[in-house]
Amino acid sequence: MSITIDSARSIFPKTLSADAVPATIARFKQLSVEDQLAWTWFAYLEMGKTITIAAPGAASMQFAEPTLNEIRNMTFDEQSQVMCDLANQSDTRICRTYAAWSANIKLGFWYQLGQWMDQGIVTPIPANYQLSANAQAVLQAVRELDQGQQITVLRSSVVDMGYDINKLGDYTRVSEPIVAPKEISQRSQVSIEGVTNPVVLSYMNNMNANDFGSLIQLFANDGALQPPFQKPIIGKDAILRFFKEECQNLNLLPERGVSEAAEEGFTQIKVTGKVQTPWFGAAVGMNMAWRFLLNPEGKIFFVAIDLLASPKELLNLIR
Ligand code: 45D
Repeated sequence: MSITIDSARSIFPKTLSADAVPATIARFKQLSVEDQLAWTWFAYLEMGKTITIAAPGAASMQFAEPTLNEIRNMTFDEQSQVMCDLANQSDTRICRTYAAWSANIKLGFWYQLGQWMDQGIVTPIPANYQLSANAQAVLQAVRELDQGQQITVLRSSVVDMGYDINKLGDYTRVSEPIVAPKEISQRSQVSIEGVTNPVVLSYMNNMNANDFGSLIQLFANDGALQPPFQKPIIGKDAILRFFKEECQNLNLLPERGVSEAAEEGFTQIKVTGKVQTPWFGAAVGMNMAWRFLLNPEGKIFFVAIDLLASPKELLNLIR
């Protein structure tokens, strides 16, 4: 049997990913849009008690600014309508603009709206808003997740808003400006208990350095990368674009792993550890696994990144 991207997806099948995340998102999507907006507000307030979101830099906010100012100048009723349209994925001009933004621009946009809602500049969710029983149950479900899982649910509620990108036709993707790779002297030199493979170590160090040019060279031409709860992104061009759009200033903190020979001269390597996002810094360490499949030339044929079900999974290196 020959190795394909599809077969590669099931290497290290004993890895337990955080299924509660897609399950919670699915329940959230069943709520009415009013409930969805209020739910997000309450979830965000609760999260804010223990962790603070870092304000995005001006350079990444510039693309959302015209739309934000437009909303700022609307009446409260019009503002509510825009927020409902976004949650509804309606076909409006603002929903189309939003759809073309990268995930971080979407998050920055909502970060600003959240600040303005707090200050009463944008219509707030009434403090006495009564969540439906279902919405309350979903709020309880998210309370029971670990912080890394909570911020993943919150992120996906934002990313899935706006007009459907697949119906947009011709459009220009709008993403943050690219930061320069870190100076060599500033770079991490990770060490991973049980793994000395130089490609895996370079993957971590290049990602941490925002050196996506060197990072992409570690991949096979037909290689693939599978982000948590997503389908694989296939081919170097698509992966490089993903790195530039979604991977700036991540902090990968791999801890341990296992490496072994696979079929057809391939090598499979599983690594577990923490990942920090620039939105929360060291305050939230997400429990993650990387499942690599290297081809006989030592290039990355496949890597899956999983958000783990529990910290216990950090020690699960069973094949
Ligand atoms: O609707 O090795 C209000 C890859 C009200 C790459 C609001 C990776 C109403 C390869 C509250 C204002 C990327 C896969 C909304 C590794 C309303 C690789 C606002 C992994 C919406 C390791 C809400 C990276 C707001 C990972 C402002 C796993 C919500 C990165 C803000 C994970 C939520 C990053 C924020 C995560 C969430 C970031 C800022 C999970 C950020 C989450």
